[in-house]
Amino acid sequence: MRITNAWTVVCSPGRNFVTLVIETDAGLRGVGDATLNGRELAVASYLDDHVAALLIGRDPADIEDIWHGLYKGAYWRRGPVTMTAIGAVDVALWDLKGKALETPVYNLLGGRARRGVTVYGHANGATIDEAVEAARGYVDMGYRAVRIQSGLPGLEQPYGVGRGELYYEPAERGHPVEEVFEPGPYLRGVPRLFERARAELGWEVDLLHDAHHRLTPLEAAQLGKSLEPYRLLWLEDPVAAEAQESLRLVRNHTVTPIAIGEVFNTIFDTHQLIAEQLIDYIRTTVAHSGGLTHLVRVAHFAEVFHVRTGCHGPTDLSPVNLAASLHFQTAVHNFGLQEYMRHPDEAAEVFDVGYWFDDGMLHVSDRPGLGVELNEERAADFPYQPAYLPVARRRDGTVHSW
Ligand code: CS2
Ligand code: MG
Repeated sequence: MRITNAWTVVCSPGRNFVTLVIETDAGLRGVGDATLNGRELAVASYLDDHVAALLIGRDPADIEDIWHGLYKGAYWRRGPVTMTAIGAVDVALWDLKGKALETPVYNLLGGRARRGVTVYGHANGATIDEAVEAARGYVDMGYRAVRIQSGLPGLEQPYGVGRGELYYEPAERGHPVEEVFEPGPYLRGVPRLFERARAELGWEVDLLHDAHHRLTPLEAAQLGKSLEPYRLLWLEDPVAAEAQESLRLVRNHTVTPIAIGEVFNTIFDTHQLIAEQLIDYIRTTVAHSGGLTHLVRVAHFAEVFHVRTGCHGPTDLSPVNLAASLHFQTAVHNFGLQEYMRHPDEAAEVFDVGYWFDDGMLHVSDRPGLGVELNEERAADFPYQPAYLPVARRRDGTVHSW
């Protein structure tokens, strides 16, 4: 089999998605998610203008060789645009291989290691009351794990409270929205949120929280410590992702489990955190870190150090990425937990998915390949809409990590 064509489809069914399609002379098509929120067209151009020509004529079965050809052959390494483009090619090739061999992708990754993939939902609210109420809604739907984010006294625009029910959409069309962040009200408020959540929801449900890279190491240590009584499953991104050694300080002061990785692109971004056992969950995204080929390496490396997987899976990645994550999480031994935000309704008109939710888990379909089909004609009805993620500032106007 040979690759005859490769192109991206950029569409906006409720939000922007970039999908790579790879076509072969056998008439098979594979798809990969190339969405990078707020920078979508950079990846589309990387693929259409630089990568597509390199794929034509190649045997799509040679996934490992094509991966290294794109990674090492570009000379310029790593970074979100490059690694998202490589990830899209990689996932599309796994999809094609599954279709060619008439088997689901998880079978190619080692086979089924579990019944289903336990997921966490996103409970948000403008106030603690609203957020805990939303969390109860998830428990009633059968979720066993819920992430909770809320507005807090003195902090009206927290990260994680945005548009959407059963999902959280931060990107806005037009100019970036500005939000205010102050560590004082945040550090005082979050323990109150989880005190309330435990009082209302009990101890059976796993609870999570995302600090979204906003704290200094000492603030992160304080937060982890003050959340210990509420036994979180994980505290996510407590400090800026670049500051890896600062996790030692956090780790020395708290036993609240830590999850990091959604802005990482390669195993080289993760290996210090994993090898020093500074984290408990590695949250690298399939789409943003070189696809399944590379993520399997990360997972195997992590297994040696008792670190489990927790793939990033927000609505700003398409159902193609979610399906790829589910195949990965179904097959990998050291699975931890999978993020699950539901997509806007319009997305279902463009992406026909085989996976389904039941009993707190997502289940991969047994369709060959990834089990997701892109309807290109319908995609054309939802043209791309430029949108940006928000920007955070301190009260005095200083730009802060969003
Ligand atoms: C988040 C994301 O899902 C998460 O844990 O941190 O919502 C993140 O903010 C977005 O993916 C940014 O596009
Ligand atoms: Mg996050």
